[in-house]
Amino acid sequence: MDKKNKNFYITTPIYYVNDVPHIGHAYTTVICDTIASFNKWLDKNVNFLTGTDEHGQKVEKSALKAGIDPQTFTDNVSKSFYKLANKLEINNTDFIRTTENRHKESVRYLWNKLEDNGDIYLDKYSGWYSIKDEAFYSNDEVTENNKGIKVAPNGSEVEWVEEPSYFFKLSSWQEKLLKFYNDNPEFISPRSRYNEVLSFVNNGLEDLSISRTTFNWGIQVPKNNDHIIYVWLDALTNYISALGYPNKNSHDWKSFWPANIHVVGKDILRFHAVYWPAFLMAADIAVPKKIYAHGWWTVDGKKMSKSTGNVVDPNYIIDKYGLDQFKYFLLREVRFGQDGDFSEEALIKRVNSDLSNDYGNLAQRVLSFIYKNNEALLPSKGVLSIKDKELIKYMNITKDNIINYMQNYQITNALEELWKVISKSNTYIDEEAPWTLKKTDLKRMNTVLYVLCIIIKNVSLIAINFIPIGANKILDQLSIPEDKRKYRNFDDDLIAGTKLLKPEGVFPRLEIEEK
Ligand code: ME8
Repeated sequence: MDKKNKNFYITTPIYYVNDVPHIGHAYTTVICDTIASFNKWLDKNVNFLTGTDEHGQKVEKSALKAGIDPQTFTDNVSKSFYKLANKLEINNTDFIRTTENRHKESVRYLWNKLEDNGDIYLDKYSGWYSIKDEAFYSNDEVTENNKGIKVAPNGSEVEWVEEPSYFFKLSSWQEKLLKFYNDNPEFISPRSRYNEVLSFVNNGLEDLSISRTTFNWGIQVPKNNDHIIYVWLDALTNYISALGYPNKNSHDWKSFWPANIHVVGKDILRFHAVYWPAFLMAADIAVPKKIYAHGWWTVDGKKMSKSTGNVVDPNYIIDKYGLDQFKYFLLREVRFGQDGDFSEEALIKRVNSDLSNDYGNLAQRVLSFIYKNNEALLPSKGVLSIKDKELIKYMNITKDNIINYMQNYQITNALEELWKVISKSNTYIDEEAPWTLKKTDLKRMNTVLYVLCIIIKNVSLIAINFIPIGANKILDQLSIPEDKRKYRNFDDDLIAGTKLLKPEGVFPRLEIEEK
């Protein structure tokens, strides 16, 4: 691996501070943390960025409604996102806030660069704007809903706006964008989203309004303080301002740009896959390698919204069911990229079947058997049978497949693959029946237990990237030192005679509450 390829940069969207975080935000953050963790595990230098998007009309409106000045308001709400990151125990490198000076300077620099390169002009905007989406919509996109309200295609209310505005010459980037998508078919994932973007750009691009004059909460246009820079131009820049752009000597900027992946929800794909590369190309900056648009979570089949009263607080779910349990459910229940539905019942079912019955049970039955019958000492290897060797070989192939899946961001497939080896190992223990061997063939019993310990160790080495708390506990019980839990420790042998800790169930079964 050359030095540059050893570096890996991943980002979440920066979340609006208009409201408290919910499971949708937690989802993107957990996905990114898992990918970041896996790459660290593979010994890459990982930079993982998250943060909050604090400017714009939507945030200003929320602050006004709360009767608080926008800075105090954003300080408060940003804290709840920061706290959630802690609660999720994510290992982010940085947490950027768009109200920080380092970010504002970077945005102004980028603006000047776009202007110097001839991509910005002053005119007047008249058209539709959705404060909820912080997005402009064309006449063709706007319809009337059954209450007679003008709405965007996603149902967000729009209002008519007429004001002086700076424009970015997006139309002149259409051909270059199309060529770029064509040359880089992996730029947008999943494939269906790639096609969606391609067809949007193929239909023609209009110049983009990139400044507003009817509110104050934002970064002023460098040479014209009457204008506030469009919140999306401001927000997207976070991905480079956090690295120190435009400081050419910044270590992070040199090491981590272009990003390996921006993970976003499908709601904000257009901003990331069309506007962002166009801004970057226009400013002579390299374009990120991938935009991955994941699906949308509903709750009990309905869109989460304050008015429906079904907004799920991740803090509540974590306190009730556990962090690994929450994370595992998010990562496994829905194929990455597709939509999914959240319900506590589905979470309980998933946790009980995969974590308690399959993985937890495998570890518990093997470790407690050794604890009781082998004086808590790791058994010796002895002579491996063909079946033993096959299981170990299968584990190795599984590891390679999982690495391959994770390098292609197929998180759900990776977990499915890991669970296949868990299931095979549960069958193996039933067939080999160490409890019977105890009476007939102690040597063979030891070998079977040894093979199972190797599998449990290696399954857990991989699982620490997805469910770190439980997987690390199992590795503790196996007495694997903390500094021996990397990818490179996969082939480490176990040392016979090592004393094991008293095994304890790591994933207790969850009870379904009576309604
Ligand atoms: O769009 N299901 O911020 P935002 C899945 N500030 N993911 C969800 C979700 C749901 N129901 N709800 C939210 C913004 N998300 C901008 C981004 S980036 C330069 C600026 C996740 O607070 C998903 O990742 O509205 C979505 O894209 C993001 O939160 C939107 O967060």
